Amino acid sequence: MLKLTSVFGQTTNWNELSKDQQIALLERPALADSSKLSDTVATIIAQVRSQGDVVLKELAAKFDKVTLENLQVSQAAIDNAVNEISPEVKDAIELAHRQVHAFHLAQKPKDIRVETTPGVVCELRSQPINEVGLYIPGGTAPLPSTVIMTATPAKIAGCKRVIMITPPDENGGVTPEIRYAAKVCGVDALYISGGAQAIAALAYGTESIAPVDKIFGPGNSFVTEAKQQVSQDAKGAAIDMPAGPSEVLVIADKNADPDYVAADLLSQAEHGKDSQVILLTDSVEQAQAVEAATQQQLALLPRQEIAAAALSHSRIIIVNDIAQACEVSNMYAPEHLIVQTDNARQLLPFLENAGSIFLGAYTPESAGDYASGTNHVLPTYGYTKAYSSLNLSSFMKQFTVQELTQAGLNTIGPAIMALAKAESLDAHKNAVGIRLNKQQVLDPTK
Ligand code: HSO
Ligand code: ZN
Repeated sequence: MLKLTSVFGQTTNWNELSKDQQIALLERPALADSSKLSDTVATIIAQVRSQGDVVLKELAAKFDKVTLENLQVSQAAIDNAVNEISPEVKDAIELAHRQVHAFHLAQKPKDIRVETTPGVVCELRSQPINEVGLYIPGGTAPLPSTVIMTATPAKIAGCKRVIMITPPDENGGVTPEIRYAAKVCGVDALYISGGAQAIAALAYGTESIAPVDKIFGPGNSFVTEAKQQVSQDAKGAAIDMPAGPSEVLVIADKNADPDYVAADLLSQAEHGKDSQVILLTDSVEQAQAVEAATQQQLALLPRQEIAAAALSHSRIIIVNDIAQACEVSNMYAPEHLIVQTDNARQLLPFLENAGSIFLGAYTPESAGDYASGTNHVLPTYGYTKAYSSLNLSSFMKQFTVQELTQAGLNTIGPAIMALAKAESLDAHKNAVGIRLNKQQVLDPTK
């Protein structure tokens, strides 16, 4: 059937596998040794907490091989970024910002007010989270698009302080694309530091960086581990979501264009060696065509080494029909789900777990990564079964308000007292009883 020299780690017929084999096939690549990672990160966090800025500078020298005079990027450097980028990139950043702004502005929540019974009013209201910190990865490819995806909703939500932190480039600065994106989005301050130390600085503060309430943005395993640790400490900070390596799953039928499918799989594979890409198809011919197209396109990619490593633990899975593809996709719960089938939209009701769904031949993942308007910060590693994609409400918190009139308390008071009694919580019962009794004293007819 398929060539033995497949670039995909595995090509398998789903229905020839046992239940256990099916589960194993959908397993993500294991994460790095976590106990060592967690000790290393805990040590870095403790150092930043006790010594502040000096540790950020020391670790920049050690890991990033740069000397940092200032941890904060100057306003002049932010203002000058526009002169250091091409007009095409400038326009693209502005277009992407407008698109993301339009989609997230429409997500503004409406407060809810319900009179559950006459005289008993319940409300659900939203408030922005006051101070937020955005981590923007550096590494093999600095991502100005992630600035747009995190800063734009933060500003729309009305967060009072929106700061950004990113690892130094090889000169100890920040690339002009990231500086310009920060400027367009209205970020309040931009700091230079990467890895676990940057997360510790956001959570606990240093001399230069005041702490924030919630931390957003993707990062490597050190960043992810640090986010987990600070989010478990009441004195730390909340985080957007748990994370793992990036992934895409494509559902393709026989009519999908294999060149498009291969291009989409590779666009995710080039993110990192630990990325995973999966093709589900009900057509053996399609599987073969995608294999061939992937080999062809891979050979031309500058990041082919990274993409090839990702493909080596990726899979092509042959299913009976597209309905079964939806079931398998729901089991895997991908970060990105691309549907390239006839009438792709008709599958939507059957797709339960995905961070972002891309429908039809003309909707590559790249559209959502950059400029359609949806957010590209999404749960990975199976977390889409229970976590939401980044959206405006991620930068807000909901709380309730209630107000009862005397008549309202009279109506529900006896039920409250009965429940309090059933729970043996007399003080609760009294808080109602004392009010009802006083009314009877004041109004002998009651
Ligand atoms: N696909 C990434 C986002 C991204 N792609 C940024 C390009 N730049 C999220 O999984
Ligand atoms: Zn991407």
